[in-house]
Amino acid sequence: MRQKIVAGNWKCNTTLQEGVELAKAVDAIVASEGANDVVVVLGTPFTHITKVVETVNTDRIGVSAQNCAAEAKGAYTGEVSAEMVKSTGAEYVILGHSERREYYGETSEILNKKVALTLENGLTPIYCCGEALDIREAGTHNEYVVNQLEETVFQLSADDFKKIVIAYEPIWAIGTGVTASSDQAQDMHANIRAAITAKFGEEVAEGTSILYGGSCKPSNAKELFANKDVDGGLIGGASLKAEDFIGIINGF
Ligand code: 3PY
Repeated sequence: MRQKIVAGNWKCNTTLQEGVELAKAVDAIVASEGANDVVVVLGTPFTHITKVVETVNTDRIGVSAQNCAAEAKGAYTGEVSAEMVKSTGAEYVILGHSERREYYGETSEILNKKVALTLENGLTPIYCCGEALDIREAGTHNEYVVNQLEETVFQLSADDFKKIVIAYEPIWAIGTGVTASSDQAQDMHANIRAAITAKFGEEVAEGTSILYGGSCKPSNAKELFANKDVDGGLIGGASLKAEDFIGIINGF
């Protein structure tokens, strides 16, 4: 049975104090209202992880980093390794977000190293894929996204692939206020699931959670999550307000 997951991606937002308050607010609402069988994850800046892990009840809320180093340890000033992330009590790492690919030059080769280190340290990668607007307009988005997976997470063994979560984030819907329509999201998620079936078989494909990301908000979450291949969301801006984030969780 695949999991329903709603993961916040706070990006480079919130001070430590603001982040702790936000985590506290989300935790309090989840404690009182429940989360409809949804696995709730908070993707915080590195500096906040330890405090957020201490703040929330980690039986009901998972904590995620938004990146990790491509090397295990050593002379890499400013880097944070997967092992360090693990030692904080975090359980997830968001990898391959389009902002990291675009602004920090993350290639498939770099991402393969990060995915491997994340898995070696017992963390769950939330692996992002997605196409830019010109690719969508050219009509080659399905092949493009499958190729992103083939160059990276499709290189894993089936046993390792089973441990990851996929997030489809069309770049044209990130931070633009434009959301993929429910049909566009379902079509791409079905395309990804078909590619997983072809590569690893139906059982693995049926067990893989595929999240939608890109301007997902309380007003469109229900329609997006109603699709049979959309298993939740990776939420940017709307994860920075507890009520909006909970509103999205309630989309299930
Ligand atoms: C967004 O919703 O804008 C995101 O980038 C989520 O990762």
